[in-house]
Amino acid sequence: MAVERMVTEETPSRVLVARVLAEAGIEYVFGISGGHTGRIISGLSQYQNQIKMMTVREESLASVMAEVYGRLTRRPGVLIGQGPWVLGNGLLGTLEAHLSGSPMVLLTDFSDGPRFQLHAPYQQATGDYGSWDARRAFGGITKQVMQAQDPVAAVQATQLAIKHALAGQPGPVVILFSHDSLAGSVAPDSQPAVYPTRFYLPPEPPAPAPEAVAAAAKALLAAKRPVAIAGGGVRIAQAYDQLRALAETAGLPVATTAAGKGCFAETHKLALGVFGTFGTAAANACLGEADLVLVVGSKLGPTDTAWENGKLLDPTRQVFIQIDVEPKHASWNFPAEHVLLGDAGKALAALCDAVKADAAERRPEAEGRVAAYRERHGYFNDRSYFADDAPLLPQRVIGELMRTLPEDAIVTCDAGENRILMTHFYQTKMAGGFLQAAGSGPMGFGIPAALGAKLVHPDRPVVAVCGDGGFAMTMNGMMTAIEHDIPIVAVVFNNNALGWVLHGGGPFAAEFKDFDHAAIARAMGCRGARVEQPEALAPALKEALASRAPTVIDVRTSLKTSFADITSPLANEASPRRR
Ligand SMILES: Cc1ncc(C[n+]2csc(CCOP(=O)(O)OP(=O)(O)O)c2C)c(N)n1
Ligand SMILES: [Mg+2]
Repeated sequence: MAVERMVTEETPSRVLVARVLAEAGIEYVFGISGGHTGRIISGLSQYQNQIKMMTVREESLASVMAEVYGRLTRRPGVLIGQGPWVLGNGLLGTLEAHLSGSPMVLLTDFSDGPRFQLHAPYQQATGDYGSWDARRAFGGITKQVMQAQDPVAAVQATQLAIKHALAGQPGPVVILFSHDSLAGSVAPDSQPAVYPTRFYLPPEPPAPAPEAVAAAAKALLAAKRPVAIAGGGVRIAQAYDQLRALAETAGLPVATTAAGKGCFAETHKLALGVFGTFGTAAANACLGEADLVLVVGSKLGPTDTAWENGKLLDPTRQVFIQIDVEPKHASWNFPAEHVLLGDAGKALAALCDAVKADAAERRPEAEGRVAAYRERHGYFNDRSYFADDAPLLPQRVIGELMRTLPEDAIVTCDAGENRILMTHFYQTKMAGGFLQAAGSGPMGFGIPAALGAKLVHPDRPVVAVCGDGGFAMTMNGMMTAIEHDIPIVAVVFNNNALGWVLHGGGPFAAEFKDFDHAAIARAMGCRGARVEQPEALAPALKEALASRAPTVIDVRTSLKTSFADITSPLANEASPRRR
């Protein structure tokens, strides 16, 4: 049957933009109305049974909620708002999506004054004299900038932005709508015509070439000490099960990057935890002695790989197999002898099929290898998890989180020393339970990330772990939690300081006054508890989870542990800053 047209009666473009989102299966739009985007929001009001408009208190929160929605669902997270504020405030999530490959669509505007474009109306972003230039500004932080100058283009741009956000390496795509594009309508006989959105949704990424899979499987079976590295791409592809199946079948110890933490349960007998700069000693030792490295969905950035220290990763003595959806990412920082291009889930499943007949004894051997490294170097068994200092040692807070949170809990991280310590010390129990902004590391990420994750997984407990600095940046997210009934728990490492800065360069310009964040939360209508003694934390966490109400637990923490304490000597040795 021939393709039908999208429009059967003259329809306002603002309604059609909303219809495109509904046709693409998008469930949420995050943001704040402004400029011409109010018209799209009025269009969305007609689709309330399919799409929920999540109004937030500041665009940065919406951007992070959209980014996290994108990274967890394989559908673009949608951020809406006025050009200047989506650019500036919305940078938090947009930049993370750009650097980490999460699909996102930004619906924003030129804030133009039609017919007055050359006279520089207030806020205008067309790039004309006296205006600011949205195309150039967004160009540096997105995968693609689209502009819509008329109603037909408004519809087409929305369809194509969804497609471009998902095609190949996912990322953020921005649409700049002009006034006229949203103020008019599209007729059934429009020229160019518009067609239903299903034709613009990209097909699933392909499976890798069978010959490449066969050659990689042969190399894998020939290896004596292979190790897998899982990056954030495993999460974007939602390939947790396929990763576990291959690891168990082929006998692969699994280390992750910081972005990949949470893609493989660190309680699994084949898990090594995070490797590299802030990784576990067990992961670094095992990886350093590997004869083959299977890299899945990772760019292997130097900040992850202890600055490419050859004692950890070295293609002159290790065979690299690299799985990536983006050809530019394979053989980027390290040359790979085997490249499997395509969807991570399909590639892992194909490799699994190819090795399974000949892999009989490999799993017990690999588990034994992991156990030996854990025995020699320790593995999530530091005595500091039980330290009874008051204020609390950060490791004690992390220990209580590990002991108290249920297996299916999702933890989101903020920035700062607390994130680095969580990366190193927190042991994940189930794939899909840990999220951090490893691409850009913005303060203020934890709370909106938790809000986004809770919308995707309403049945799982979601806990944001923040520093006092990061919490203050997006604490208005707790107002959103109340307004939209999103029961997240925020745990604040309250050390009255920018701990990361203080341990890097001393206390000057790094100290804060003491605030009672629990009291601030109570004033917003949340539950709030202040914890000063270590034994009070577990009961406070349990009550928070049982209450199913937005809660802030403000924990007084010490500055006794520094990121330097857990930085791998391999990273210090190879760091360009030391040379
Ligand atoms: C938005 C933003 N501003 C500044 C930074 C630089 N920065 C990284 S960590 C950090 C300190 C964070 O302090 P806090 O949130 O209290 O966490 P702590 O290090 O004390 O655990 C700063 C200023 C950043 N990553 N993001
Ligand atoms: Mg702090």
